[in-house]
Amino acid sequence: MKEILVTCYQNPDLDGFSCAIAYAEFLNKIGNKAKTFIQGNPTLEIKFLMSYFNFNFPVEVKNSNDYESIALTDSSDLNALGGLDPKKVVEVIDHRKYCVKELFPNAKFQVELVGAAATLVAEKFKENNIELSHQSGILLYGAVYSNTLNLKSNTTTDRDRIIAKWLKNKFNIEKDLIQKMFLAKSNLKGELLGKGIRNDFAYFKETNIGVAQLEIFNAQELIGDRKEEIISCLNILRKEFKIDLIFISIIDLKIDQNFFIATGKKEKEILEKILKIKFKNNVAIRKGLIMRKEIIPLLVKELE
Ligand SMILES: [Mn+2]
Repeated sequence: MKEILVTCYQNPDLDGFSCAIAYAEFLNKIGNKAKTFIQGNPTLEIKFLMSYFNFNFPVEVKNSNDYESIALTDSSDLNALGGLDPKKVVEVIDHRKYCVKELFPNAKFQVELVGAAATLVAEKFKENNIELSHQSGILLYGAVYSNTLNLKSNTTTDRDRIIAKWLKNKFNIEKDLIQKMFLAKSNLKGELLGKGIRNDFAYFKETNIGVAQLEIFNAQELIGDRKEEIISCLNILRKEFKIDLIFISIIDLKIDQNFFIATGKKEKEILEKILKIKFKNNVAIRKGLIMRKEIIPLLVKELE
């Protein structure tokens, strides 16, 4: 039987990571052979959950090119493959609006606009009555909360709320777990700041836009203390990728606001227009939560 490689994107966030692990488990439990393939560095949230519960990271895949079939979770992007052949992709599970199906000519698609791809994967266990392991359950639960900003983002649906509750009851998950996880990812001491920005940086080749994103408890303090470092980090990324438009969106999970930092005239003008914000000393504040995946379509439309 051909083994299926289940992967997301390089430097995965918790949503991609949990899906790649749990979906491989699902495929194995319904009679396939599947293996999780993780590329790059996991985020602080992942590291927190893995060490808090003493979970084991998936066994390293030595020759990913040996695999004939790939399942792609939480992604429908070519960049995600890190050199793997898009023709080998047999299945895509994603929750992004902009999914170009032509990129994966041999894949079947499940693209549904829920808050987290983890919701789609967890639902498969629930609906098919397949036993879910504790590790996958915890990771999917964390991913639903992380991807929906504590179930508060505009992208949150009832399906996310229902599956989060189902997971919570099933594994008797402690009340403070999500708080602890968010605190862990808010720790950007020293060089963790630069790493954190780089880890959750998205570059969109077609439009030549780069958007960094942080989701933390203490955005205001961080900007007060370390704005210049953040700006120099953006400048390095701008040079490295030769980017036209670059900015960072810092979400404050405590006060439910976005802080934007941008230095270029072009970035500021366009963000002010589409988000109805005002930059002062390279920083702008927007009340309410807005995620990168919501901002990108607005930006693309404005640039057309
Ligand atoms: Mn996701």
